[in-house]
Amino acid sequence: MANDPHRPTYHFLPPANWMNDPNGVVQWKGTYHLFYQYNPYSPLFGNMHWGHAVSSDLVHWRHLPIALAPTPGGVDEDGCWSGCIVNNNGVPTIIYSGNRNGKQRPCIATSHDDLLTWEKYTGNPVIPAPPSGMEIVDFRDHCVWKEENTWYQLIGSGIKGVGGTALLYRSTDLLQWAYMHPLCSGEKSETEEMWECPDFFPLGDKYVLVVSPLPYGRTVYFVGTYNDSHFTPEFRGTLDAGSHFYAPQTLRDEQGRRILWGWLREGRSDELILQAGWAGTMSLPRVLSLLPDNTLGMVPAPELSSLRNKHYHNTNITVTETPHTIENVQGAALEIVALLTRGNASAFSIALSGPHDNAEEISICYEHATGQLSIGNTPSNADSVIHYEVEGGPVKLVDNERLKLHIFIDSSVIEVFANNITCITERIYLSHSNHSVIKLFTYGGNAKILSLDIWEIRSIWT
Ligand code: DQQ
Repeated sequence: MANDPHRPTYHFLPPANWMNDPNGVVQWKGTYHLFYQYNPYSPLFGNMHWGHAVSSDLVHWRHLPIALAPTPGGVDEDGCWSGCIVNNNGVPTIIYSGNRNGKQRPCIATSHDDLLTWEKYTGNPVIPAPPSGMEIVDFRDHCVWKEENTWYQLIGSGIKGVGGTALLYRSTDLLQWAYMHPLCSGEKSETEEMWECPDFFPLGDKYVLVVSPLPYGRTVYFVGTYNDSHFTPEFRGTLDAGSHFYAPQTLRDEQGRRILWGWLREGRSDELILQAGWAGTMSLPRVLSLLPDNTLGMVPAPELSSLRNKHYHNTNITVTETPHTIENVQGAALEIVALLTRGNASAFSIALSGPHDNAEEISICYEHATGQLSIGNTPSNADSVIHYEVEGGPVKLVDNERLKLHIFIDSSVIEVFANNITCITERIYLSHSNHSVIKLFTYGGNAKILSLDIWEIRSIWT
């Protein structure tokens, strides 16, 4: 796998096989813990376990033994599905969805060795059935927090024919739960009929609810006020405008930062996945903030700059329709920061391509009129450019406001942060992975690059 041109080297992923949702993310006694949905037997979905890794810097990870495995004959015999971790008076406690016969129910496990091994509560499931009186689509995934002496739990769900919802429960001991009401519900036509992986947290002077609508939509977030166990959404946005980002989870770290990881699913066939022997990777850790207009600010964790290796720096480049080419950049793992003003161009593009004889390229294009950022790739036959049109958070420039594109390329992963607001994540599988040529060009006019920094990025595993 080390020679696989599509396998990332600085995005977290397990040693092999299938990974999906981040689970139980927490900083415990200074150490960051990342658990994740994991199939130890195959690069395809199934046999869900909780994989486990730790980090002291959010960047370099050490794999630990599997934390949760299905118990034959138990309520989770068909999979330990997604969940979260809370600190219950010093006892790390997992709340997860035990899957059996296609039904998921909330289960509890506790650790007495600082999250290394886990014992399941003998009384699982702690909630035997979804609330009555509603035709529930599904019932899984957990976000748990404490207010004074009461625990609250959100469970992902959906009301048939109506829309996705996040159901609120309360408890005094994490074992006995009482249903309260939906914390938030959506319209099927806008945010689908089932909400997976709810995450609810304070940010600035508001609260944020993040959900992942099923069938596989794009992760959405609501910003609003939360009082007396009632949430009033004031704004809804798309958390990542790409088509491969899903089921994020956040932690509040000991510095008080809200840090998010999302699952970057594959964009290729099962047979190619079986050949590769692995599937799924985590996004980079993103630090969230609440912007004045109630949208989410997202920036890559600053710790990532410790991976920067060889550096190329350029300033004051006038970009025209004739490509300005930067050559001799080496490798599949790059970070690019471009700061530009639009000039009179209608659009601006950065294209990364391999050795000259290969027409394949990845292009990131900003179109001024619509404020849309798009990621596309030109297959080697170059007869059609597949552009992922993005919908999330158009990046509007006011007059000549600067556009900052912060681009991370890591083999088949591309994450683009624009103006610290919009983020697009895509998976693109070129036949090569050595992006040695970078072309900058415009459509319909000139633009000015005030500064362009390119770094070759080290692996997180060496
Ligand atoms: N993945 C988990 C579920 C969750 C889904 C199973 C979201 O708990 O709803 O691996 O990707």
